[in-house]
Amino acid sequence: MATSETSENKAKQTCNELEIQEDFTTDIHPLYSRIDRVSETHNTLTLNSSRISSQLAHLQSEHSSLTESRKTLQNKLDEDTKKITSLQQNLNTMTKLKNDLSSQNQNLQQEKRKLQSQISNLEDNCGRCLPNWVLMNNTCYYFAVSDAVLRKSWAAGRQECKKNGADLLVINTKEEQEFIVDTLKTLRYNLRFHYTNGFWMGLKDDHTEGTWKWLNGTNMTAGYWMPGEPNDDNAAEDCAAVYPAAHPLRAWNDAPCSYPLKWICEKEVDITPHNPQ
Ligand code: MAN
Ligand code: CA
Repeated sequence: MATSETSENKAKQTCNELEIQEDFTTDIHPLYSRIDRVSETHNTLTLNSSRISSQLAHLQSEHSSLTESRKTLQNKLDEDTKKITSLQQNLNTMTKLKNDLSSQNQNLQQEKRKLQSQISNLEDNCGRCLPNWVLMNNTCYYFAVSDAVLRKSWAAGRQECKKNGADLLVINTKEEQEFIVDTLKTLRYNLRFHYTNGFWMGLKDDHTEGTWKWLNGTNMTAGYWMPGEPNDDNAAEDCAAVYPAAHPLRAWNDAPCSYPLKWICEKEVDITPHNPQ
């Protein structure tokens, strides 16, 4: 029993010793462990710091290279903007030049047309008649054939002739009658007969019905009426018109003086052409 007690005590003692030992270790071990952890953390931080430093260096280098690129691009942009402005100015100048040339061209075209008409007038009648007038036996004639010329009453047509120092047509001979109708046809006024396609002449019977008088006061002797004319339709036709009729000697009709028709003017040549000897 005593042995067993002794060994029990020994065991207790060992146990206490162990406890003491254990107490010792529990005091020292955490310190080491913390030192380890701190060191480990320090390592990690050092590693991170060097990584961050290298990243920072990389980013700084990228940043400066991008700044450089930006500068270059900005310069390029400035240059291009300058070029665009200068090109825009050139374009404006060119556009203005083009418009000027085009308007000059129009003026020249108009001048050319005028000169051409003067040339053809000189070739046709040595300048003795106005442009677009036709010369025949020392007389200039105007045929209002153009579509741009509106039909007018006998009196208004006569006014147009007077504006050019002329008067309505007076036909004195058979040849003149043929010339007038042939010219009307040549001027492509060869329309089918309709009283609206007539041309006023200086011939009326408004003073005495049935007595036709020319503007120069002479009585009409030879008349070149269409068959059935003059008929004084509705007792209202006192003015005579000539038509581009198939038969040149059957080409007149009497119509109301107020009706709108075309007209023919006539004017003696008043300029003696200069004949160099
Ligand atoms: C017909 C005929 C002509 C007359 C015209 C205009 O064409 O009767 O004689 O002049 O109409 O009224
Ligand atoms: Ca008639």
